[in-house]
Amino acid sequence: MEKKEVKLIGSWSSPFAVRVIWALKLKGIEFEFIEEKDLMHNKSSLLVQSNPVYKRIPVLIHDGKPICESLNILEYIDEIWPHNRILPEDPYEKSIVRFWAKFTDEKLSEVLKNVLTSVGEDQEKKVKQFEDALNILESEMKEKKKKFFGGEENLGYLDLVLGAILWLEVIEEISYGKKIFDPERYPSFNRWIEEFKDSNIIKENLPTKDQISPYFRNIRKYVLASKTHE
Ligand SMILES: N[C@@H](CCC(=O)N[C@@H](CS)C(=O)NCC(=O)O)C(=O)O
Repeated sequence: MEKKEVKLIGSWSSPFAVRVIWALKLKGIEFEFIEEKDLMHNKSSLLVQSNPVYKRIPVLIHDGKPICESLNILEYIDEIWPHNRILPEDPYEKSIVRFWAKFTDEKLSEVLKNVLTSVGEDQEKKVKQFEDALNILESEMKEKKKKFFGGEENLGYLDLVLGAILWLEVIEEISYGKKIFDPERYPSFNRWIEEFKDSNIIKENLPTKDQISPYFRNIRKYVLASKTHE
């Protein structure tokens, strides 16, 4: 296939953007990373033009054409560069990982944002919702036959999506002040986290706390301030 230009608008603070970086790295695709510097107050015109509906990162730009929404981008990447497959080829297996990826984003990644931007009783409710999702995912982790959802050695689509859990530590620290994820309560999930963090592509492309914290601190400050003015 003729080589086409690949660009990614993203930020190291975003689990949705970093999962796309991981997928491109797993496939060995060269790309230009365009850091979105001020998502809160000053979105770039490239982002707004490329994702006019949601104006959110990540956006993959392939040969000038924008592709939005991280799960959609992961599927696109797997179709365009079919080596080192991240999605199963079997339609049933594929539907199962898509199901769990949607569950993860709706019940884990989005709820994590709600924990970040709430306080008191309201926050406790969000934490409880998050724990409910963790319990369900713990059962899935227990049932999994291989080390990763992609296979014994390979990371797959669902592994990359579940990687959002790595952002929890910063969120616990910034907004909750205590641990939500107790490794003893979720032993299978915890084993997966350790192995996932230890796999080469993830280890080499993991944002530091300093890359994540300022953005999340800002979101918390901004959302809490706007709630007190409601
Ligand atoms: N469902 C989206 C979520 C992306 C998302 O929430 N991106 C955040 C950064 S973590 C963003 O761009 N926020 C800016 C905004 O919502 O205005 C995806 O999977 O791509």
